[in-house]
Amino acid sequence: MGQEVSTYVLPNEEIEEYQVLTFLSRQEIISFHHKMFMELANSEEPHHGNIRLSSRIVSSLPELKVNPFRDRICMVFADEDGEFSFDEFLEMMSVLSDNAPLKVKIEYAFRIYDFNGNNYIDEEDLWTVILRLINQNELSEDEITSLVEHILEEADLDNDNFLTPAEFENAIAKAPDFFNDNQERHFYCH
Ligand SMILES: [Ca+2]
Ligand SMILES: [Ca+2]
Repeated sequence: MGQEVSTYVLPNEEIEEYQVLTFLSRQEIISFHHKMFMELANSEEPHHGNIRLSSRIVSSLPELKVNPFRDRICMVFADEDGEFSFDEFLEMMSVLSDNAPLKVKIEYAFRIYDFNGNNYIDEEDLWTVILRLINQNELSEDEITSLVEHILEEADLDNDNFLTPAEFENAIAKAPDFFNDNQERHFYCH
């Protein structure tokens, strides 16, 4: 038995604030609040203020469930304890939405792909990203090595083997097959 949608409280001034802070419409904000965050929380509290969702619960959403980067997405958007307040949850939904500008999506993709956390996309990160995007045995080790080399050749403008955010942004424009097709499919939930 589902709770009545009307039992959840999202005051108008908060909705208006979220409209300023996110790329989401009024309807999307209300819907993400009532039908996702509050439903998942399954709490007696009508207001989201004290509610936190675990990364485990958030990654069970259909929007994230099949995404090979869902753990990284949660890591980037959740607080340091791996939990989501409604603000953090909504920020994630906003960046994942079609309305978020590409530049913003790329900024977050950079953080999601920076597995080793050194603020660069490097060879190690590219290997990890590729291994998550392909099916097992789809590419041989040699093929992955040459794909990584190819991406760096195209994108690493100062040849230091590390992609800065600017070089990474450039790479997405230059290598649409890898970054756009796969990324659209997996990261942006299409
Ligand atoms: Ca890195
Ligand atoms: Ca570089």
